Amino acid sequence: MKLYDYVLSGNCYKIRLLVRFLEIECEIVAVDFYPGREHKSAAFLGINPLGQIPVLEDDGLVIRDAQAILLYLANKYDGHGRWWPSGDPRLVGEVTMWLVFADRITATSSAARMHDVLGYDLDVGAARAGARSVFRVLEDHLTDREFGGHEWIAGPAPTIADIACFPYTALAHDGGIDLSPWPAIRRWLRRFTNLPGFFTMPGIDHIRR
Ligand SMILES: N[C@@H](CCC(=O)N[C@@H](CS)C(=O)NCC(=O)O)C(=O)O
Repeated sequence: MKLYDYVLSGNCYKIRLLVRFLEIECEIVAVDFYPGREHKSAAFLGINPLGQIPVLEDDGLVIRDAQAILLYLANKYDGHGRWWPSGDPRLVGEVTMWLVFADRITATSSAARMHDVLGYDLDVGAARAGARSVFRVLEDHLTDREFGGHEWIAGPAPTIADIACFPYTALAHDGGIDLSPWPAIRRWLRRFTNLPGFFTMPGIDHIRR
């Protein structure tokens, strides 16, 4: 199994996290995302015509999109159904809803970070405003969950929904977004960093301090 990866990509980090949590083997293929723009090369477009990472190759299967890869890996390798509780229709619906939501965090918080860190030419004000409205929704949800005695996005234990929402929430400050108005989010981020097997990536060490 091979992951096309970039060390500063939060989307790739989601996959590396699940690989570690599931204790499976995966070869990491480094893509020169910046400054090389290898993800836009003819060779890479042959692997993912969308010109994006992450991409996973397993047994001749090629899958793009972090959330799709999380679902694939959890379905194939999570024998206990811990990270993807597939036997419970209600939880399946909830986890899937937050997997889709994770892409909104990418579209807003990650976009602001791409502007600030890699110099992408985009409307950073709109990206930050979008991120703040997305984090408001996450904050309200996590607050409600805490009132109900729950620590994670869906169900009694962390799932791939938590993995999918974690990186670009934790990296928000790299895009100039302050997380101090969102205490339930900050508590959830800290809980996530305490999961067995958790490891960090550049830009998120501040959460543990
Ligand atoms: N929906 C995709 C988004 C992937 C994505 O935005 N990847 C970034 C790197 S973290 C990328 O390749 N950006 C280049 C581009 O979109 O042109 C996913 O969740 O994997």
